[in-house]
Amino acid sequence: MTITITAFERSPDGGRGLARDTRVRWALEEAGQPYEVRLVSFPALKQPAHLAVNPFGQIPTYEEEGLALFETGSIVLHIAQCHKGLLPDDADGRARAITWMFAAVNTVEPPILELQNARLLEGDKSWTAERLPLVKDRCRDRLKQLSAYLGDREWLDGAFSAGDLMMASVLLRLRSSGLLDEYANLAAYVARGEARPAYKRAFAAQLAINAPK
Ligand code: GTB
Repeated sequence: MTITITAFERSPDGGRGLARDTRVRWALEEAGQPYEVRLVSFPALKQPAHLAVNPFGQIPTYEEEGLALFETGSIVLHIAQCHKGLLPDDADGRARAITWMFAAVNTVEPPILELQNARLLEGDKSWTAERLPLVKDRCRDRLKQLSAYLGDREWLDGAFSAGDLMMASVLLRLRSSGLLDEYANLAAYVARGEARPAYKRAFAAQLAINAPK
């Protein structure tokens, strides 16, 4: 059984691990599953061959035998359900870990995306300077709540899980804004995620594609 994922042929971040294939690679590394990568150009994302796998024309996708998936939350959950290492064995613990996965993509990631769009896509608009503080405060609202919950816990709910993988992946995109460092326990939490050998392998693999040749 060969697992094939897609990633940018050339990631706009130059391989700093910000594109979403990194979280899928991380999950596969945590699960000890080898995988192949099909690199896709931006124009090819919108061509029928790729749209057949992801109707929204985005990376990453996941293919394995007859199964084709898109959406990182779904892909990571699938990996976690099929292999050991990313979800607790008990049903309640699994449900809580999955809850944290949803919280990451549904509750914490949206204001972070809004900030990213405001900075990268709307940075040249006349109203951005006025809007940016509002968008940053929306991020802070979520970070404050998450920071209060996390307290001095190592991970969100007991041992490291797919919930932490998704949450750390979402949070690390905030680093360049400086907001993550306003919450010392969240910055340390993300650093713990990045220190995991599986994350390091995932990061190195995507960097190798994007490093200047
Ligand atoms: N909800 C989907 C998921 O979780 O899988 C979102 C997938 C998604 O946004 N994919 C982006 C994509 O394919 C790449 S990750 N975009 C191309 C398009 O829509 O045409 C987003 C991303 C891209 C680049 C950087 N960067 O360079 O810093 C960071 C994040």
